[in-house]
Amino acid sequence: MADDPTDHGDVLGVARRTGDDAMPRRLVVVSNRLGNVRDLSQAGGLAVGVADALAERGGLWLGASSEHQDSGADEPPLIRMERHGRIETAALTLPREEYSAYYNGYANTTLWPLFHYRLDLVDHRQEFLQAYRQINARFAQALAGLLSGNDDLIWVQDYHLIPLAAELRRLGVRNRIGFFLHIPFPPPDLFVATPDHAELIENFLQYDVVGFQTETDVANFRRSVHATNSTSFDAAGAAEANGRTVLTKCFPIGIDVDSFARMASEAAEDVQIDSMRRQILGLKQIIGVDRLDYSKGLPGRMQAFARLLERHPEHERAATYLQIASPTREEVSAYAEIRGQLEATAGAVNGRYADLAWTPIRYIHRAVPRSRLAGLLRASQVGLVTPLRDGMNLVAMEYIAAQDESDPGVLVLSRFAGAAEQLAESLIVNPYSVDEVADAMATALAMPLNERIERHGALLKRIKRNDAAEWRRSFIKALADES
Ligand code: ADQ
Repeated sequence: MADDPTDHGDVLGVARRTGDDAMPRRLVVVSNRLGNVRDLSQAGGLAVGVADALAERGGLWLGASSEHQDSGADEPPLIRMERHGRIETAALTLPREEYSAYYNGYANTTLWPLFHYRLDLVDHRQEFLQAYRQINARFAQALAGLLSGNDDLIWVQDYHLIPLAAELRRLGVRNRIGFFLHIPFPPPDLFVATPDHAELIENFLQYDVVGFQTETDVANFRRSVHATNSTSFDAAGAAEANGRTVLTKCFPIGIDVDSFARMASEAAEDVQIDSMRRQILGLKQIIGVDRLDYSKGLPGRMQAFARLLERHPEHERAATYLQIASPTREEVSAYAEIRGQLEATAGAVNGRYADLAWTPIRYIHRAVPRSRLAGLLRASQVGLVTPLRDGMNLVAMEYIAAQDESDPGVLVLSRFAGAAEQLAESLIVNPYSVDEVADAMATALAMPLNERIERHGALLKRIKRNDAAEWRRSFIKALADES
Protein backbone atom coordinates (compact mmCIF):
# COMPACT_ATOMS: atom_id res chain seq x y z
CA MET A 1 0.00 0.00 0.00
CA ALA A 2 1.16 3.52 -0.76
CA ASP A 3 2.55 5.40 2.22
CA ASP A 4 0.83 8.62 1.28
CA PRO A 5 -2.34 8.82 3.40
CA THR A 6 -4.16 10.63 0.61
CA ASP A 7 -3.50 7.77 -1.80
CA HIS A 8 -6.06 5.17 -0.86
CA GLY A 9 -7.68 4.63 -4.20
CA ASP A 10 -6.14 1.17 -4.35
CA VAL A 11 -7.94 0.01 -1.26
CA LEU A 12 -11.01 2.15 -1.02
CA GLY A 13 -12.00 3.53 -4.36
CA VAL A 14 -11.74 0.77 -6.90
CA ALA A 15 -14.34 -1.95 -7.18
CA ARG A 16 -12.15 -4.97 -7.79
CA ARG A 17 -14.29 -7.80 -9.02
CA THR A 18 -14.34 -11.15 -7.29
CA GLY A 19 -15.47 -12.61 -10.58
CA ASP A 20 -18.09 -14.82 -8.97
CA ASP A 21 -21.29 -12.81 -9.34
CA ALA A 22 -22.57 -9.52 -10.67
CA MET A 23 -24.38 -8.35 -7.52
CA PRO A 24 -22.49 -9.73 -4.55
CA ARG A 25 -24.39 -9.91 -1.27
CA ARG A 26 -23.45 -7.04 1.01
CA LEU A 27 -20.65 -7.85 3.43
CA VAL A 28 -20.97 -6.55 6.99
CA VAL A 29 -17.77 -6.78 9.03
CA VAL A 30 -17.83 -6.28 12.78
CA SER A 31 -14.66 -5.85 14.81
CA ASN A 32 -13.92 -4.30 18.18
CA ARG A 33 -12.24 -1.26 16.63
CA LEU A 34 -12.52 0.18 13.17
CA GLY A 35 -9.32 0.37 11.18
CA ASN A 36 -8.46 3.87 10.08
CA VAL A 37 -9.83 3.59 6.57
CA ARG A 38 -8.43 7.03 5.73
CA ASP A 39 -4.87 5.90 6.43
CA LEU A 40 -4.33 2.17 6.22
CA SER A 41 -0.60 2.76 5.78
CA GLN A 42 -0.35 2.50 9.58
CA ALA A 43 -2.57 -0.56 9.86
CA GLY A 44 -1.44 -4.14 10.42
CA GLY A 45 -2.65 -7.11 8.42
CA LEU A 46 -6.12 -7.48 9.87
CA ALA A 47 -7.29 -3.94 9.10
CA VAL A 48 -5.92 -4.12 5.57
CA GLY A 49 -7.44 -7.58 4.97
CA VAL A 50 -10.85 -6.45 6.17
CA ALA A 51 -10.75 -3.19 4.20
CA ASP A 52 -9.78 -5.06 1.04
CA ALA A 53 -12.64 -7.53 1.53
CA LEU A 54 -15.08 -4.64 1.89
CA ALA A 55 -13.61 -2.75 -1.06
CA GLU A 56 -14.02 -5.82 -3.27
CA ARG A 57 -17.71 -6.39 -2.54
CA GLY A 58 -18.77 -3.07 -1.05
CA GLY A 59 -20.10 -3.13 2.46
CA LEU A 60 -20.38 -1.96 6.02
CA TRP A 61 -17.78 -2.03 8.82
CA LEU A 62 -19.05 -1.67 12.39
CA GLY A 63 -16.73 -1.09 15.35
CA ALA A 64 -16.39 0.82 18.60
CA SER A 65 -15.56 4.51 18.36
CA SER A 66 -12.43 5.75 20.13
CA GLU A 67 -14.71 8.27 21.86
CA HIS A 68 -16.75 7.07 24.83
CA GLN A 69 -19.89 8.20 26.63
CA ASP A 70 -19.27 9.52 30.13
CA SER A 71 -22.81 9.59 31.40
CA GLY A 72 -25.27 6.80 32.38
CA ALA A 73 -24.91 3.40 30.77
CA ASP A 74 -28.59 3.38 29.85
CA GLU A 75 -28.31 5.76 26.92
CA PRO A 76 -28.55 4.01 23.56
CA PRO A 77 -25.18 3.96 21.77
CA LEU A 78 -24.53 6.78 19.34
CA ILE A 79 -23.62 5.61 15.85
CA ARG A 80 -21.51 7.80 13.56
CA MET A 81 -21.79 6.79 9.91
CA GLU A 82 -19.17 7.68 7.27
CA ARG A 83 -18.63 6.65 3.67
CA HIS A 84 -15.16 6.00 2.16
CA GLY A 85 -15.56 4.87 -1.44
CA ARG A 86 -17.43 1.58 -1.33
CA ILE A 87 -16.94 1.16 2.41
CA GLU A 88 -19.44 2.51 4.87
CA THR A 89 -18.21 2.70 8.48
CA ALA A 90 -20.36 2.79 11.60
CA ALA A 91 -18.57 3.88 14.79
CA LEU A 92 -20.36 3.07 18.05
CA THR A 93 -19.92 5.34 21.03
CA LEU A 94 -20.06 3.15 24.13
CA PRO A 95 -20.09 3.89 27.89
CA ARG A 96 -16.53 4.45 29.09
CA GLU A 97 -16.44 2.30 32.23
CA GLU A 98 -18.39 -0.54 30.71
CA TYR A 99 -16.11 -0.50 27.66
CA SER A 100 -13.02 -0.64 29.86
CA ALA A 101 -14.36 -3.61 31.88
CA TYR A 102 -15.15 -5.35 28.55
CA TYR A 103 -11.90 -4.49 26.73
CA ASN A 104 -9.18 -4.26 29.41
CA GLY A 105 -11.16 -6.63 31.63
CA TYR A 106 -12.85 -9.62 30.02
CA ALA A 107 -11.22 -9.46 26.58
CA ASN A 108 -7.63 -8.78 27.66
CA THR A 109 -7.41 -10.00 31.26
CA THR A 110 -9.61 -13.09 30.95
CA LEU A 111 -9.81 -14.31 27.34
CA TRP A 112 -6.41 -13.21 25.94
CA PRO A 113 -4.28 -15.00 28.57
CA LEU A 114 -6.65 -18.02 28.62
CA PHE A 115 -6.49 -18.44 24.84
CA HIS A 116 -2.68 -18.01 24.95
CA TYR A 117 -2.36 -20.89 27.46
CA ARG A 118 -1.49 -18.48 30.34
CA LEU A 119 -3.86 -19.56 33.11
CA ASP A 120 -1.51 -17.90 35.60
CA LEU A 121 -2.46 -14.47 34.21
CA VAL A 122 -6.23 -14.98 33.93
CA ASP A 123 -8.41 -12.84 36.18
CA HIS A 124 -12.07 -13.88 36.45
CA ARG A 125 -14.32 -11.16 37.68
CA GLN A 126 -18.08 -11.08 37.51
CA GLU A 127 -18.08 -7.39 36.53
CA PHE A 128 -15.81 -8.14 33.53
CA LEU A 129 -18.17 -10.85 32.27
CA GLN A 130 -21.23 -8.63 32.79
CA ALA A 131 -19.63 -5.82 30.79
CA TYR A 132 -18.61 -8.26 28.04
CA ARG A 133 -22.19 -9.47 27.70
CA GLN A 134 -23.53 -5.93 27.84
CA ILE A 135 -21.19 -4.46 25.20
CA ASN A 136 -21.91 -7.38 22.88
CA ALA A 137 -25.64 -6.76 23.36
CA ARG A 138 -25.09 -3.09 22.44
CA PHE A 139 -23.15 -4.06 19.30
CA ALA A 140 -26.00 -6.43 18.35
CA GLN A 141 -28.65 -3.79 18.89
CA ALA A 142 -26.77 -1.30 16.74
CA LEU A 143 -26.07 -3.84 14.02
CA ALA A 144 -29.65 -5.12 13.84
CA GLY A 145 -30.74 -1.58 12.96
CA LEU A 146 -28.14 -1.28 10.19
CA LEU A 147 -28.86 -4.53 8.33
CA SER A 148 -30.45 -4.16 4.92
CA GLY A 149 -32.13 -7.56 4.97
CA ASN A 150 -31.61 -11.29 5.48
CA ASP A 151 -29.12 -11.39 2.62
CA ASP A 152 -26.33 -9.39 4.29
CA LEU A 153 -23.38 -11.63 5.15
CA ILE A 154 -22.13 -10.83 8.66
CA TRP A 155 -18.47 -11.50 9.43
CA VAL A 156 -17.45 -11.07 13.08
CA GLN A 157 -13.77 -10.64 13.95
CA ASP A 158 -12.08 -12.00 17.04
CA TYR A 159 -12.44 -12.79 20.72
CA HIS A 160 -13.95 -9.48 21.79
CA LEU A 161 -17.22 -10.39 20.09
CA ILE A 162 -17.82 -14.11 20.67
CA PRO A 163 -21.41 -13.58 21.98
CA LEU A 164 -22.44 -11.32 19.08
CA ALA A 165 -24.26 -14.00 17.05
CA ALA A 166 -26.20 -15.19 20.12
CA GLU A 167 -27.28 -11.59 20.81
CA LEU A 168 -28.27 -11.09 17.17
CA ARG A 169 -30.26 -14.35 17.13
CA ARG A 170 -32.08 -13.13 20.27
CA LEU A 171 -33.11 -10.06 18.27
CA GLY A 172 -34.47 -12.29 15.51
CA VAL A 173 -31.58 -11.92 13.01
CA ARG A 174 -31.55 -14.95 10.70
CA ASN A 175 -28.68 -13.90 8.41
CA ARG A 176 -25.62 -16.06 7.82
CA ILE A 177 -23.08 -15.05 10.50
CA GLY A 178 -19.43 -16.08 10.49
CA PHE A 179 -16.77 -15.70 13.16
CA PHE A 180 -12.98 -15.68 12.75
CA LEU A 181 -10.70 -16.17 15.75
CA HIS A 182 -7.35 -14.41 15.17
CA ILE A 183 -5.75 -15.88 18.29
CA PRO A 184 -5.11 -19.53 19.26
CA PHE A 185 -7.78 -21.78 20.78
CA PRO A 186 -6.45 -23.65 23.82
CA PRO A 187 -6.72 -27.40 24.46
CA PRO A 188 -9.85 -28.52 26.39
CA ASP A 189 -8.04 -29.06 29.70
CA LEU A 190 -7.10 -25.39 29.72
CA PHE A 191 -10.33 -24.11 28.22
CA VAL A 192 -12.60 -25.74 30.79
CA ALA A 193 -10.59 -23.99 33.51
CA THR A 194 -12.66 -20.89 32.82
CA PRO A 195 -15.93 -20.97 34.76
CA ASP A 196 -17.60 -19.43 31.68
CA HIS A 197 -16.59 -22.17 29.24
CA ALA A 198 -20.09 -23.59 28.69
CA GLU A 199 -21.48 -20.11 27.96
CA LEU A 200 -18.65 -19.38 25.53
CA ILE A 201 -19.23 -22.65 23.67
CA GLU A 202 -22.97 -21.98 23.45
CA ASN A 203 -22.11 -18.58 21.96
CA PHE A 204 -19.74 -20.06 19.37
CA LEU A 205 -22.45 -22.48 18.29
CA GLN A 206 -24.78 -19.63 17.27
CA TYR A 207 -22.59 -18.95 14.19
CA ASP A 208 -22.89 -20.60 10.79
CA VAL A 209 -19.12 -20.63 10.24
CA VAL A 210 -16.38 -20.53 12.90
CA GLY A 211 -12.90 -20.05 11.44
CA PHE A 212 -9.48 -20.59 13.02
CA GLN A 213 -5.85 -19.92 12.09
CA THR A 214 -4.50 -23.49 12.29
CA GLU A 215 -5.53 -27.13 12.29
CA THR A 216 -4.38 -27.34 15.93
CA ASP A 217 -6.85 -24.61 16.91
CA VAL A 218 -9.69 -26.28 15.01
CA ALA A 219 -8.98 -29.60 16.74
CA ASN A 220 -8.75 -27.91 20.17
CA PHE A 221 -12.06 -26.17 19.56
CA ARG A 222 -13.91 -29.30 18.44
CA ARG A 223 -12.56 -31.26 21.41
CA SER A 224 -13.60 -28.45 23.77
CA VAL A 225 -17.11 -28.41 22.33
CA HIS A 226 -17.34 -32.16 22.78
CA ALA A 227 -15.98 -31.99 26.33
CA THR A 228 -18.53 -29.30 27.20
CA ASN A 229 -21.76 -30.57 25.68
CA SER A 230 -21.01 -33.85 23.81
CA THR A 231 -21.62 -32.29 20.36
CA SER A 232 -19.66 -34.13 17.64
CA PHE A 233 -18.39 -32.85 14.29
CA ASP A 234 -18.60 -34.76 11.02
CA ALA A 235 -15.67 -35.37 8.67
CA ALA A 236 -16.25 -31.99 6.98
CA GLY A 237 -16.05 -30.21 10.35
CA ALA A 238 -19.79 -29.51 10.65
CA ALA A 239 -22.08 -30.06 13.63
CA GLU A 240 -25.80 -29.63 14.23
CA ALA A 241 -26.58 -27.19 17.02
CA ASN A 242 -29.60 -25.03 17.82
CA GLY A 243 -31.33 -26.20 14.62
CA ARG A 244 -28.47 -24.92 12.46
CA THR A 245 -25.37 -26.42 10.90
CA VAL A 246 -22.16 -24.91 12.27
CA LEU A 247 -19.09 -25.31 10.07
CA THR A 248 -15.66 -25.22 11.77
CA LYS A 249 -12.62 -24.82 9.57
CA CYS A 250 -9.06 -23.54 9.30
CA PHE A 251 -8.62 -20.33 7.24
CA PRO A 252 -4.96 -19.30 7.71
CA ILE A 253 -4.63 -15.52 7.45
CA GLY A 254 -1.92 -14.07 5.20
CA ILE A 255 -0.55 -10.75 3.98
CA ASP A 256 -0.60 -8.83 0.72
CA VAL A 257 2.83 -10.07 -0.37
CA ASP A 258 3.37 -7.86 -3.43
CA SER A 259 2.46 -4.58 -1.80
CA PHE A 260 4.66 -5.32 1.23
CA ALA A 261 7.57 -6.34 -1.03
CA ARG A 262 7.16 -3.09 -2.98
CA MET A 263 7.27 -1.03 0.22
CA ALA A 264 10.39 -2.89 1.36
CA SER A 265 12.28 -2.23 -1.86
CA GLU A 266 11.53 1.50 -1.68
CA ALA A 267 13.23 1.95 1.68
CA ALA A 268 13.43 5.37 3.31
CA GLU A 269 16.74 7.23 3.08
CA ASP A 270 17.62 6.95 6.77
CA VAL A 271 17.06 3.17 6.66
CA GLN A 272 19.44 2.97 3.68
CA ILE A 273 22.05 5.09 5.48
CA ASP A 274 21.80 2.94 8.61
CA SER A 275 22.23 -0.22 6.57
CA MET A 276 25.21 1.21 4.64
CA ARG A 277 26.84 2.15 7.95
CA ARG A 278 26.44 -1.42 9.17
CA GLN A 279 27.86 -2.79 5.91
CA ILE A 280 30.95 -0.63 6.32
CA LEU A 281 31.35 -1.82 9.92
CA GLY A 282 30.74 -5.43 8.84
CA LEU A 283 27.75 -5.70 11.19
CA LYS A 284 24.84 -8.06 10.60
CA GLN A 285 21.40 -7.17 11.93
CA ILE A 286 18.90 -9.41 13.70
CA ILE A 287 15.42 -7.88 13.89
CA GLY A 288 12.29 -8.41 15.98
CA VAL A 289 9.02 -6.49 15.44
CA ASP A 290 6.10 -7.02 17.79
CA ARG A 291 3.42 -5.44 19.87
CA LEU A 292 4.85 -5.35 23.39
CA ASP A 293 2.87 -8.37 24.59
CA TYR A 294 3.86 -11.14 27.01
CA SER A 295 2.77 -13.73 24.44
CA LYS A 296 5.54 -12.62 22.05
CA GLY A 297 8.40 -14.01 24.17
CA LEU A 298 10.48 -10.83 24.11
CA PRO A 299 12.55 -11.16 27.31
CA GLY A 300 13.50 -14.74 26.31
CA ARG A 301 14.55 -13.43 22.90
CA MET A 302 16.88 -10.86 24.43
CA GLN A 303 18.33 -13.51 26.73
CA ALA A 304 18.87 -15.70 23.67
CA PHE A 305 20.80 -12.88 21.98
CA ALA A 306 23.01 -12.58 25.08
CA ARG A 307 23.47 -16.38 24.97
CA LEU A 308 24.50 -16.11 21.31
CA LEU A 309 27.30 -13.75 22.34
CA GLU A 310 28.36 -16.13 25.13
CA ARG A 311 28.28 -19.32 23.10
CA HIS A 312 29.42 -17.84 19.78
CA PRO A 313 31.78 -14.98 20.71
CA GLU A 314 32.68 -14.42 17.05
CA HIS A 315 29.41 -12.43 16.85
CA GLU A 316 30.58 -9.86 19.39
CA ARG A 317 30.83 -6.54 17.51
CA ALA A 318 29.69 -8.43 14.39
CA ALA A 319 25.95 -8.71 15.08
CA THR A 320 23.41 -6.30 16.44
CA TYR A 321 19.82 -6.92 17.50
CA LEU A 322 17.12 -4.36 16.72
CA GLN A 323 13.85 -4.86 18.59
CA ILE A 324 10.87 -2.68 17.70
CA ALA A 325 8.04 -3.13 20.18
CA SER A 326 4.93 -0.98 19.89
CA PRO A 327 3.10 -0.02 23.08
CA THR A 328 -0.20 -1.82 23.57
CA ARG A 329 -2.91 -2.31 26.25
CA GLU A 330 -1.00 -0.20 28.75
CA GLU A 331 -3.94 -0.08 31.20
CA VAL A 332 -3.57 -3.84 31.81
CA SER A 333 -1.05 -4.54 34.58
CA ALA A 334 0.62 -7.56 32.94
CA TYR A 335 1.65 -5.23 30.09
CA ALA A 336 3.31 -2.70 32.40
CA GLU A 337 5.24 -5.59 33.95
CA ILE A 338 6.49 -6.97 30.64
CA ARG A 339 7.66 -3.48 29.64
CA GLY A 340 9.72 -3.13 32.83
CA GLN A 341 11.16 -6.61 32.40
CA LEU A 342 12.19 -5.95 28.82
CA GLU A 343 13.84 -2.60 29.54
CA ALA A 344 15.78 -4.22 32.40
CA THR A 345 16.92 -7.12 30.18
CA ALA A 346 18.02 -4.83 27.32
CA GLY A 347 19.87 -2.61 29.82
CA ALA A 348 21.62 -5.59 31.44
CA VAL A 349 22.80 -7.06 28.12
CA ASN A 350 24.01 -3.70 26.81
CA GLY A 351 25.66 -2.91 30.15
CA ARG A 352 27.60 -6.15 29.95
CA TYR A 353 28.65 -6.10 26.27
CA ALA A 354 28.39 -2.61 24.76
CA ASP A 355 31.45 -0.51 23.95
CA LEU A 356 31.86 2.86 22.29
CA ALA A 357 31.55 1.45 18.78
CA TRP A 358 28.89 -1.22 19.29
CA THR A 359 25.45 -1.34 20.93
CA PRO A 360 24.40 -5.02 21.01
CA ILE A 361 20.64 -4.39 21.49
CA ARG A 362 18.81 -1.42 20.00
CA TYR A 363 15.35 -1.26 21.53
CA ILE A 364 12.64 1.02 20.14
CA HIS A 365 9.43 1.19 22.15
CA ARG A 366 7.00 2.72 19.65
CA ALA A 367 5.05 2.03 16.48
CA VAL A 368 7.03 2.60 13.29
CA PRO A 369 5.43 3.57 9.93
CA ARG A 370 4.89 0.46 7.85
CA SER A 371 7.04 1.57 4.93
CA ARG A 372 9.99 2.08 7.28
CA LEU A 373 9.28 -1.23 8.98
CA ALA A 374 9.36 -2.98 5.60
CA GLY A 375 12.72 -1.38 4.80
CA LEU A 376 14.16 -2.37 8.18
CA LEU A 377 13.02 -5.99 7.72
CA ARG A 378 14.72 -6.08 4.31
CA ALA A 379 17.92 -4.63 5.74
CA SER A 380 18.15 -7.37 8.41
CA GLN A 381 19.98 -10.67 7.89
CA VAL A 382 17.91 -12.53 10.49
CA GLY A 383 14.20 -12.19 11.34
CA LEU A 384 13.53 -13.29 14.89
CA VAL A 385 9.91 -14.31 15.57
CA THR A 386 9.77 -16.29 18.79
CA PRO A 387 6.35 -15.99 20.46
CA LEU A 388 5.49 -18.37 23.29
CA ARG A 389 2.08 -18.68 21.62
CA ASP A 390 0.63 -16.80 18.64
CA GLY A 391 -2.49 -17.21 16.50
CA MET A 392 -0.55 -16.79 13.25
CA ASN A 393 2.08 -13.98 13.36
CA LEU A 394 2.09 -11.75 10.32
CA VAL A 395 5.55 -10.33 11.02
CA ALA A 396 7.02 -13.71 10.02
CA MET A 397 5.36 -13.35 6.61
CA GLU A 398 6.26 -9.67 6.31
CA TYR A 399 9.91 -10.58 6.90
CA ILE A 400 9.83 -13.12 4.06
CA ALA A 401 8.01 -10.71 1.71
CA ALA A 402 10.49 -7.92 2.44
CA GLN A 403 13.65 -9.84 1.48
CA ASP A 404 15.82 -9.31 -1.59
CA GLU A 405 15.29 -12.61 -3.43
CA SER A 406 18.91 -12.68 -4.63
CA ASP A 407 20.35 -12.22 -1.12
CA PRO A 408 17.62 -13.07 1.39
CA GLY A 409 17.81 -13.17 5.18
CA VAL A 410 16.83 -16.12 7.35
CA LEU A 411 13.68 -16.45 9.45
CA VAL A 412 13.98 -17.96 12.93
CA LEU A 413 10.45 -18.95 13.93
CA SER A 414 8.84 -20.31 17.08
CA ARG A 415 7.12 -23.66 16.74
CA PHE A 416 4.29 -22.11 18.81
CA ALA A 417 3.40 -19.45 16.23
CA GLY A 418 0.49 -20.51 14.02
CA ALA A 419 2.69 -19.57 11.06
CA ALA A 420 5.00 -22.51 11.84
CA GLU A 421 2.31 -24.86 10.47
CA GLN A 422 3.07 -23.56 6.95
CA LEU A 423 6.57 -22.00 7.14
CA ALA A 424 8.56 -25.21 7.57
CA GLU A 425 11.63 -23.94 5.66
CA SER A 426 12.37 -21.35 8.35
CA LEU A 427 14.58 -22.34 11.28
CA ILE A 428 11.93 -23.63 13.68
CA VAL A 429 12.79 -23.26 17.36
CA ASN A 430 11.40 -23.89 20.81
CA PRO A 431 11.25 -20.37 22.34
CA TYR A 432 11.42 -21.82 25.87
CA SER A 433 14.98 -22.99 25.13
CA VAL A 434 17.33 -20.02 25.25
CA ASP A 435 20.21 -22.19 23.96
CA GLU A 436 18.19 -23.43 20.99
CA VAL A 437 17.21 -19.92 19.92
CA ALA A 438 20.81 -18.71 20.35
CA ASP A 439 22.14 -21.57 18.23
CA ALA A 440 19.50 -20.96 15.54
CA MET A 441 20.63 -17.33 15.34
CA ALA A 442 24.22 -18.50 14.88
CA THR A 443 23.12 -20.94 12.14
CA ALA A 444 21.14 -18.18 10.42
CA LEU A 445 24.04 -15.70 10.55
CA ALA A 446 26.40 -18.27 9.01
CA MET A 447 24.02 -19.74 6.41
CA PRO A 448 25.48 -19.87 2.88
CA LEU A 449 23.76 -17.91 0.09
CA ASN A 450 22.51 -20.95 -1.87
CA GLU A 451 20.73 -22.38 1.19
CA ARG A 452 19.23 -18.98 2.04
CA ILE A 453 17.90 -18.60 -1.51
CA GLU A 454 16.45 -22.11 -1.51
CA ARG A 455 14.67 -21.74 1.83
CA HIS A 456 13.43 -18.25 1.02
CA GLY A 457 12.09 -19.32 -2.38
CA ALA A 458 10.00 -22.07 -0.79
CA LEU A 459 8.68 -19.74 1.93
CA LEU A 460 7.82 -16.98 -0.54
CA LYS A 461 5.84 -19.43 -2.65
CA ARG A 462 3.90 -20.54 0.42
CA ILE A 463 2.98 -17.02 1.60
CA LYS A 464 1.93 -16.07 -1.93
CA ARG A 465 -0.42 -19.04 -2.08
CA ASN A 466 -1.88 -18.41 1.40
CA ASP A 467 -2.13 -14.63 1.12
CA ALA A 468 -4.66 -12.14 2.48
CA ALA A 469 -6.83 -12.37 -0.65
CA GLU A 470 -7.06 -16.16 -0.37
CA TRP A 471 -7.96 -15.85 3.34
CA ARG A 472 -10.88 -13.50 2.79
CA ARG A 473 -12.14 -15.22 -0.39
CA SER A 474 -12.20 -18.65 1.21
CA PHE A 475 -13.90 -17.39 4.36
CA ILE A 476 -16.53 -15.38 2.49
CA LYS A 477 -17.16 -18.33 0.18
CA ALA A 478 -17.85 -20.58 3.17
CA LEU A 479 -19.98 -17.88 4.78
CA ALA A 480 -22.03 -17.38 1.62
CA ASP A 481 -22.33 -21.17 1.42
CA GLU A 482 -21.11 -21.05 -2.18
CA SER A 483 -18.90 -24.13 -1.95
P1 ADQ B 1 -0.99 -9.38 16.62
O1 ADQ B 1 -0.85 -10.05 17.95
O2 ADQ B 1 -1.07 -7.91 16.64
O3 ADQ B 1 -2.24 -9.94 15.80
P2 ADQ B 1 0.82 -9.96 14.27
O4 ADQ B 1 0.20 -11.03 13.49
O5 ADQ B 1 2.29 -10.07 14.36
O6 ADQ B 1 0.31 -9.88 15.77
O7 ADQ B 1 0.43 -8.60 13.59
C1 ADQ B 1 0.99 -7.42 14.02
C2 ADQ B 1 0.94 -6.37 12.91
O8 ADQ B 1 1.30 -5.12 13.49
C3 ADQ B 1 1.95 -6.66 11.81
O9 ADQ B 1 1.41 -6.27 10.58
C4 ADQ B 1 3.15 -5.81 12.21
O10 ADQ B 1 3.94 -5.35 11.13
C5 ADQ B 1 2.50 -4.64 12.90
N1 ADQ B 1 3.40 -4.14 13.96
C6 ADQ B 1 3.88 -4.82 15.03
N2 ADQ B 1 4.71 -4.05 15.74
C7 ADQ B 1 4.77 -2.86 15.11
C8 ADQ B 1 5.47 -1.64 15.34
N3 ADQ B 1 6.30 -1.47 16.38
N4 ADQ B 1 5.28 -0.64 14.46
C9 ADQ B 1 4.46 -0.78 13.41
N5 ADQ B 1 3.77 -1.90 13.14
C10 ADQ B 1 3.93 -2.92 13.97
C11 ADQ B 1 -3.28 -10.90 16.04
C12 ADQ B 1 -2.81 -12.29 16.49
C13 ADQ B 1 -1.82 -12.85 15.48
C14 ADQ B 1 -2.45 -12.87 14.07
C15 ADQ B 1 -3.03 -11.51 13.73
C16 ADQ B 1 -3.83 -11.54 12.43
O11 ADQ B 1 -2.25 -12.23 17.78
O12 ADQ B 1 -1.41 -14.15 15.86
O13 ADQ B 1 -1.48 -13.21 13.12
O14 ADQ B 1 -3.92 -11.05 14.75
O15 ADQ B 1 -4.80 -12.51 12.47
